[in-house]
Amino acid sequence: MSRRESLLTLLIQSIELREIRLPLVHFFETSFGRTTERRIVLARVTDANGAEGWGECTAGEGPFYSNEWTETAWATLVEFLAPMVLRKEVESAAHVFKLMTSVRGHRMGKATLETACWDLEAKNAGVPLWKHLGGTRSEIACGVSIGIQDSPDALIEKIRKEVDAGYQRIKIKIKPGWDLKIVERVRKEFPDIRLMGDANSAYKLSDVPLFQQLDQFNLMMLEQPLAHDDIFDHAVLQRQIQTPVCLDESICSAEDACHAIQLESCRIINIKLGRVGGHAEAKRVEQVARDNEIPVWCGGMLESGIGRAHNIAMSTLAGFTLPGDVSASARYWEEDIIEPPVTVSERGTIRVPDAPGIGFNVNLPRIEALTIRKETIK
Ligand code: OSB
Ligand code: MG
Repeated sequence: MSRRESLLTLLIQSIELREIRLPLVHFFETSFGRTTERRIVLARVTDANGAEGWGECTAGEGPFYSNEWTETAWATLVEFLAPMVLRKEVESAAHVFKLMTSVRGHRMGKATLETACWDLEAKNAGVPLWKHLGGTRSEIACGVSIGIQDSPDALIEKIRKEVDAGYQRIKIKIKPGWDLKIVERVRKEFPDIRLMGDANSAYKLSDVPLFQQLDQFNLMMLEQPLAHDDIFDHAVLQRQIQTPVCLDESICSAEDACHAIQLESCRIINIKLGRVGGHAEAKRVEQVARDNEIPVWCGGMLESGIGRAHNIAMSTLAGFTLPGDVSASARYWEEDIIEPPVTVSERGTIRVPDAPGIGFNVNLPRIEALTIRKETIK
């Protein structure tokens, strides 16, 4: 195929999948458990001209945040998703998600390939991914997500470090037994910071009195307090508390966002590329939210540099008006798989790169060294 044709359509000739293992600098604990080492699936898609794009799967090491995890993502990608994308000519990367509609769910698996296609397409067009997506800002605002620690003192110390580094918002994980007292303590130490809590679905509607007590601590928002697949009970809760509810797990599509907004289940939405199935669906969620004046922000899934670069690009869309969970590579990794690593200014911002595609160089020798399995679908 000629160069000109390849710019008009998207046609993937080869898909390389890898699993890499990457130990975290510090364990990350949520209401569903502790992670010390990531098992990350990466995709490299190539077209007939040898142009390539990279995507990262955000599935975790077990089916806890989502029903997807590393092994199901791998198997579903190899057996079903990669063959659906391979050698299927589509108008553009925006149409790749639709190639996989016959597979139900598995949005993280789908996003792995879909985001890689966007990177490739932007590189072929010679433009940075953020511009290709329709982004409107060249700098993004950053917050951090701080996991459950071994002691309240350890948490305070971690928060102090991140506040001193300049991060614009602190999110702490909460769960029953690590909630009211912890938030009270944090507020005492840091009366003025932008603070929020993420429960990862650890509570029930019968906990409304607890959330009413949390109201006094002026949290920016309370993320996913109730069931991962609920939007009804969240609406009942939101009516009884002042703190804005932010949905994470419950929003897997633009339709979900539309329903949650109509039900008034939340006042803020966290968008994650993997959870919704890639850039095209993330753009749809952002559009629905923006049309309804619901602010959104970019969530994180302990991504390596490739997923992080995609998150940075997505965060430039107009509706991303709140600081996201997109922070510096060094908070997670001894050495990232991209160059340069993601760094954050002392004002808590990331400068969006202007090189074509994701805008960071993929460190192939490092990826090679970390790879524990590899499969090429041709
Ligand atoms: O709920 O936002 C979440 C990490 C893994 C799974 C779920 C979540 C998170 C985070 C970490 O909060 C965000 C990050 O720093 O990448
Ligand atoms: Mg969350």
